[in-house]
Amino acid sequence: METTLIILKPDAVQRGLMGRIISRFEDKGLQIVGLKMMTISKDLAASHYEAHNAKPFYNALVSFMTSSPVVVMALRGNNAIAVARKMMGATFGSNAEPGTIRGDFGVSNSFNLIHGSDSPEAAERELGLFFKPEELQTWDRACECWVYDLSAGKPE
Ligand code: IDP
Ligand code: MG
Repeated sequence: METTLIILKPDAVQRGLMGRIISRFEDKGLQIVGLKMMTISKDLAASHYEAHNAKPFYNALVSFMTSSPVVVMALRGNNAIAVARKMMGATFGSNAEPGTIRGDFGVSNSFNLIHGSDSPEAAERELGLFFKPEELQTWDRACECWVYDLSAGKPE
């Protein structure tokens, strides 16, 4: 099982889309193991987006991400990183496919509603930036055996 870091960006919170976006992940069968609202500091945004610090959009990105509260979420599931990225859609709202979160709820290329880790290494690093270990909950989901086929001893 993988765990991925999702951020509902300031535009998602301001536009009242938190519940609808969270519901998509619950409906899909991903398990929420961490969830909180916070305002991201400049330092945290800089660490989170350090790979982009030479990009022309970097300052605007940090300013956007720190401008208003966000919701951060840890989502667990089989291939959770790729599953969540596919549900998010392409980076730019203007060309994200209908049916994806970015494709259905936004049209902007920079205000694109959601962040999701893009690799296991990124997920581990980002979960560590946003959650203390005790903020992540390991809990047995009552419906687990209907979300996954567990008959072979591993989730299929
Ligand atoms: P991702 O969020 O789909 O992984 P990245 O390339 O990692 O996309 O970029 C991080 C974030 O930076 C994007 O989600 C978006 O908010 C912003 N961004 C990326 N490229 C541009 C751009 O060309 N103009 C404005 N903002 C951008
Ligand atoms: Mg990225």
